[in-house]
Amino acid sequence: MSLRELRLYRVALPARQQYTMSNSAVSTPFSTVVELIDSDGLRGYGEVCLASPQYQSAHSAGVVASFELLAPAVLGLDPLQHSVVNAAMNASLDGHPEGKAAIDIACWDLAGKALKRHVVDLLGGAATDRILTYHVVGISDADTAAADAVRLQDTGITRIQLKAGGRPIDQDIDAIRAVAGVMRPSTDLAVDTNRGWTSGEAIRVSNACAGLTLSLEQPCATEAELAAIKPHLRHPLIVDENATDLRSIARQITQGTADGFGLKISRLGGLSTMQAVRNLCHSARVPMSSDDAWGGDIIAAAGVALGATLDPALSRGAWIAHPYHQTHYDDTHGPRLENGYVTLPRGGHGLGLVLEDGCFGDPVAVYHR
Ligand code: 0XW
Ligand code: MG
Repeated sequence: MSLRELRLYRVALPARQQYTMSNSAVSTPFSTVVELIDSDGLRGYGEVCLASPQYQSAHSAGVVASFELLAPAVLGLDPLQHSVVNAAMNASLDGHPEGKAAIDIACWDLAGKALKRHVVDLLGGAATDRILTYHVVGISDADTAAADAVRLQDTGITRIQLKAGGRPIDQDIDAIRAVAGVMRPSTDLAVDTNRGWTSGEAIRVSNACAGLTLSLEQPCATEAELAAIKPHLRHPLIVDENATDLRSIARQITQGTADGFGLKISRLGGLSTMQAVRNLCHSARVPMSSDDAWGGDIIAAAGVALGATLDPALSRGAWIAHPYHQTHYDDTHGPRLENGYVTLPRGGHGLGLVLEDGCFGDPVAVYHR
């Protein structure tokens, strides 16, 4: 089998509720869906969706443009040969992991359909079909954040990520203390500033919240800042935006900077690299999440598939965007929140989704072999 055609679709996934991070508010991200058609007529799907122009160093129009080089590089190749496909993409265009991720995911979906297996099995097999997830409490005043945290825990959520940063630091400290005060036993709180604090602010918050059980996710903007503040923190440090590739992840493990990772498939270039990172985190006993910044059922199914293969003791959860935009591509099998967990889609083979022809409208670009 070989790749014959690549089609691109653009899908709007507007936030249905206020979703604010330190550097941006998510309004209407546009998802890029990749459809790969092989010589046997099988169709594999991949997706990438940037949450906002500020969350990561990529622009959605640039993602679409990257396929001008990536599509010709992969058409004609065997989608089961993930290393060959990734090598061809890297030889055609340096960086740009987002478009590469969408193609890589589509190849894994195709491989599952060709082999009549689920992607989760090809990734090593599920430790569980009920995958832990976490839910975001956006930036808001202390009382509102605490009320959100209570409501979410009442629905079964056990992992909460509280957004912070981008405002006076005392307001962050008040919100952190209020949410920590309503967290229940066997729950977990991460405070994620998406690079929003200075080094001094991060140390100040950690000291002010010293007695509280929580972790600090990406408090500052750079790997150097995180390494510098790590010895002064009273809390575990989770690396997200600075986990840009296998080399940077290995470095932050060996240097002792990272006590865990918030990993995004699109930033790492796809499931092939995520599988390698999972193996590294397993061997180093470093917890990781398996998710992305935004997106629909396809990227959610990819994150949940990899998340299902994690050692449960090392899983920080698989986050999905569906609760925030309420849009499904597959109304029956699309991943959704159920009592604090996400169920692995097992509809069709591959990613486990059943996508109707034409469900994404007309393609915005088509590349032929
Ligand atoms: C919570 N997320 C997975 C979704 C947001 O877009 C950003 C990301 C994070 O952890 O920062
Ligand atoms: Mg994060």
